[in-house]
Amino acid sequence: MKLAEFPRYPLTFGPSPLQHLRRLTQHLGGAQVWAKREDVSSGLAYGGNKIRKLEYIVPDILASGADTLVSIGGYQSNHTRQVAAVAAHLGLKARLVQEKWVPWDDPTNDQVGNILLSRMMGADSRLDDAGFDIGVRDSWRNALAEVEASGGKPYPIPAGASEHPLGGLGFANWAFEVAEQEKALGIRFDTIIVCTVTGSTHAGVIAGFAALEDLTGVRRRVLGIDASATLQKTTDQVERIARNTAELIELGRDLRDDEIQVLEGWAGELYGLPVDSTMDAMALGAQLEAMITDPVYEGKSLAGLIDLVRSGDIPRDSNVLYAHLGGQPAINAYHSLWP
Ligand code: 5PA
Repeated sequence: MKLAEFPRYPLTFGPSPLQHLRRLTQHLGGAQVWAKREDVSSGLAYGGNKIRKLEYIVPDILASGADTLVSIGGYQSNHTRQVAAVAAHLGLKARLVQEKWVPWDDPTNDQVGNILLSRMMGADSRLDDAGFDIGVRDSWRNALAEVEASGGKPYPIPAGASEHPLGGLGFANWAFEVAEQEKALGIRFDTIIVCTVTGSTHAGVIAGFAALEDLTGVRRRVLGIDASATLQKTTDQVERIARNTAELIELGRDLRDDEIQVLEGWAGELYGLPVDSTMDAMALGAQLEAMITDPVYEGKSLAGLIDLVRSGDIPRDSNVLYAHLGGQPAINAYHSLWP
């Protein structure tokens, strides 16, 4: 099926806004820097990248007759908060497994921010001691079995909605949305920067721009910035999901190696913990643009963008597009970073 033929259940206000980051551009003294803002594109509990993925999954949820969405993430998972939001919006229940993905011992870590919002929206959010892993977990399988045992009908949504067969479609469509916005603005983005962890955001963007390249002949650099600190796992997952998504939308060719690039260097040692470059990037975004990013994901990909622009790896005559994928509610759990 072509991408436009897949059913999509609208959960956003429309195309996410594009913003020219003028002061950041001037400060860096290189390429023109723009952002596409998934963090302000939905009214569902502050939005974020999972909302766009879920637009393509909701038709399947509704067709399945399920009454409970079952998903998994860290204590401060943005993904599980967005699953809780979509459940509330659809009048369904949500059962969330929140694992201790980050060794961050702030006493509010399992109480404020994302987890607070999920609980407010009525989700059954339960903590689990397991550490970070983007793969399929027993705790999630157990939660599915529990819902069934208690007479419910669960609908499984894996971590980040990434391993879901339709998980890459939302961001494949993002690429087409960018192309429409470019026409309206009379600009072309030659470089795209996107944070990557469970992989389907980046993978979808890859598949979408590959399809556009075949239609228009325009080649772009799509750069995933790893924030998992488990580079090989994330790279494998991005590759697999990009190829699956490409096949699903009938790309009709294999992806080239240069289309799948996951860059390391900004994740630090551990998922979820900021390093100096993250802190500097968050400060620059906030102080030059009032663009708020978080220490887990977007601060890391912004750090990647900043270094690549400063070093000239992204040349001065480029227009670079930063995918802002949301994530701000987590900053409450990181308040001690700004004493
Ligand atoms: C997340 C993911 P992918 O998981 O699709 O690679 O997206 C990375 C990403 N930015 C980027 C933000 C703000 C994100 O929330 N978050 C996960 C979560 O549980 O919240 C799936 C890990």
